[in-house]
Amino acid sequence: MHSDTIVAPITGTQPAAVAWVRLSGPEAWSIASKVFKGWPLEPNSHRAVFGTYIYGDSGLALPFAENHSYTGEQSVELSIHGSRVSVRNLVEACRAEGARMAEPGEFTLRAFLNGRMDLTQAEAVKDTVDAQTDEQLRAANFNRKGVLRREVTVIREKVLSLIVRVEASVDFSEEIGELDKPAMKADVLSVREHLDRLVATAESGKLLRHGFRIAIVGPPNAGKSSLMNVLLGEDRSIVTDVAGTTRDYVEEVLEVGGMPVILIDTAGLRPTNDLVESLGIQRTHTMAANADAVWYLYDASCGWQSTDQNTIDSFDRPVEVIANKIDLADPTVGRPISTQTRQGLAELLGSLTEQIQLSPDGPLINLRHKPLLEQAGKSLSECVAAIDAEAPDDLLSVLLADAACHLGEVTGETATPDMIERIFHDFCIGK
Ligand SMILES: Nc1nc2c(ncn2[C@@H]2O[C@H](COP(=O)(O)OP(=O)(O)OP(=O)(O)O)[C@@H](O)[C@H]2O)c(=O)[nH]1
Ligand SMILES: [Mg+2]
Repeated sequence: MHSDTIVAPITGTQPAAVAWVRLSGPEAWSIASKVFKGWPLEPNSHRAVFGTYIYGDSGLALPFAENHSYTGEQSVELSIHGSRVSVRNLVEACRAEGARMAEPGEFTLRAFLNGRMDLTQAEAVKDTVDAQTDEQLRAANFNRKGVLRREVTVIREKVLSLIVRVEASVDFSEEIGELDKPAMKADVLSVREHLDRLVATAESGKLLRHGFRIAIVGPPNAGKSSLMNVLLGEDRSIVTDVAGTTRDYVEEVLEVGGMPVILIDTAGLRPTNDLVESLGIQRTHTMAANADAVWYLYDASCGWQSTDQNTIDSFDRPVEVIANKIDLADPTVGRPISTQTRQGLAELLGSLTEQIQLSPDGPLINLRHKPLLEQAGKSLSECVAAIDAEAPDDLLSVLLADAACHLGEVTGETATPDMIERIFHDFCIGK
C-alpha cells in the first residue's frame, strides 16, 4: 500500500452540473473530514452523506473502506457543483490538508499494484472510458470483467503444470520414472492451439480499436463527397458540380453495426496540370493503399469508361465498384446507388455490416498482448521441437518457463516496471 494520499477530479470537462473528486490513500477519510462539514464520526463504507465544503459548496461524500474501493485503498468520492472554480477549490482544500495531486492513471495503477485488477483489466478501464461505439464498449466490458485475464491465466497455469511435470521427472526420476515424451508433446501442442486461438483475435481487436478504413475514390464529380455526407448525415464535405471540388482528403468516423468505420473522401482522379490538385490525387492513392477497403465510385450517367477500368486495375487490390446517380441512368457495372434518392444505400451499409462483423463473443487481445502471446507460442513450438530432437529435460523446462514468463507479462504477474509505466502513461488525470 502507498503511504501518500492522492486527489484528482474523476469527472470530465467543466462546467457541468455535477463533478466528482476522489481521494485515495491512508489519509483519505481524515482529509475528507477536514474539508467536508458533515463527515460522520463513524463513516460507513459505500454510504453517502450530504454536507457542505469548507469553501461553501455542498454535495455528497461517499466513503470506501480499504480493500473495498476501486484502488483497494481507503478512498472517498466527493460530489460538488461542476464549475471549474468549485473543482479547483475542493482539490486545493484537499491538497492543503496533505493530499498530493494524482498522476494520470494513478488511481488505476494503485488498483493494479494492490491486486484489484490485472494489466488486461487496467487496459480495459481505459478502453471503457475511450469507447465510442457499442461494440467497443462491449469488448471493453468483457476484458474489464476479467474474461481475457482468466483465459491467459488458464493457459499460463497449464504451462506451469507442465514445468512441474518436467522438473519432477528430472528430480525424482527414480521414484516416478522417465518423462512420458509423447504425452508431454501432445499437451504442449494443445496449449499452443489454445494460445493460437487467442492470438487470432488480434485482427478483430485491431479493427475494433482503430476502425475499418474505407477510401472513397473515383473520377471527379462522381458524387464521392455526396456519398460521404449522406452516410454521415451531415454536410461534412463540400459538394458542387465543379469537377475537382475536393482537393484534400477528408476523414470522419461513422458507427456501422456498432463498429467504428472511417470514411475517407478523396480528390477525384483525373490527369491534371494543377499542382494542388495533383498533390491531392497523390494523397488519394496513398489513402487507397492504406485503407482496409476501397470503394470506387463512378457516375452511372457517364457510363463505365476504359479509364475507370484502368484505374481500378492499377489499385492492385480488390475494389468495390459503386455506380452512383442511378436516378439518371441504369448502370452496367457495379453496385447501384443514388446519393440523391438514397436508393441502394441501405444495401451498401448492410453488406458493409456483414463484412466487418466480429467473430462470436470472447475476449479480444490488443497490440501489446499480441507479440507477448506470439513469443509464448514460439517458446512452446521450440519445446515441441526439443522433444522431437530428444533434447535434455532441463531445456524443456527452460523453454516452458520462457512461455510462462511472456504470458505473465500480459496479465502483469511478470511485467517489468518499465512495461507497467508505459501502459499507464496514456491514461489521463482521474483514471
Ligand atoms: N442526379 C444526381 N446527382 C448527384 C448524385 N450524387 C451527387 N450528385 C451531384 O454530382 C455533383 C458532384 O458531386 P460531388 O459529391 O461533389 O462529387 P465528387 O465525386 O466529390 O467530386 P470531386 O470532389 O470533384 O472529385 C454535385 O452537383 C452533386 O449534387 C446522385 O445520386 N444523383
Ligand atoms: Mg468531392
